[in-house]
Amino acid sequence: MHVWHGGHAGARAGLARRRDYKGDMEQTLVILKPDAVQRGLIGRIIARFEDKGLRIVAMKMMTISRELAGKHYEAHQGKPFYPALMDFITAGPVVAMVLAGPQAISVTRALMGPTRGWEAPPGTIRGDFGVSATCNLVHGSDSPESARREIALFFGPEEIVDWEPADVRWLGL
Ligand code: RTP
Ligand code: MG
Repeated sequence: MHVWHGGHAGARAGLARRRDYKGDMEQTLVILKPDAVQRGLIGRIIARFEDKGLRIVAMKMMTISRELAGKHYEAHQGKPFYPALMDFITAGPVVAMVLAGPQAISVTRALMGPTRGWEAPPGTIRGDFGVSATCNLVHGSDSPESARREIALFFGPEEIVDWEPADVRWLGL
């Protein structure tokens, strides 16, 4: 039986770094919404993204102004839920972050689950932590174009940190 161990031979042994995905790393904007902060769920939600292997490359706590909220959710202007959405997203502090990884946009959306908590399946963030359509805990960009636009709304280029996790080989990165 081959036993994995350290020592003089073990130091260089092991898995070679070999990417198994096509295309570039994606970046996506994630917001832990005011309900997630107020309910003390910041750590548990971030843990889901970290556990999956997504990399946090920017993060800050902030309160979203009505002006920024309007830009961020401009596609929803005029919809029936828009006024409630504006009140909700500006009602208290949020945690904004940029996550990076292969297919990070769709991976993040899958971890979040569908918009309405009562429809979101168990195992997703929205499925496990809420039953509301408005207070649904987390935002994630829905396309590469949205991600680029939204990241630029929340972060300057100097706030995005280029770093590499120590276990890249074991993440297939
Ligand atoms: P998000 O943009 O926040 O990641 O959410 P999403 O893509 O899943 O949903 P979207 O259709 O973009 O809606 C944006 C946010 O508006 C609130 N909403 N309320 N009461 C309602 O029927 C309703 N529908 C949407 C939610 O906070 C939703 O995340
Ligand atoms: Mg959306």
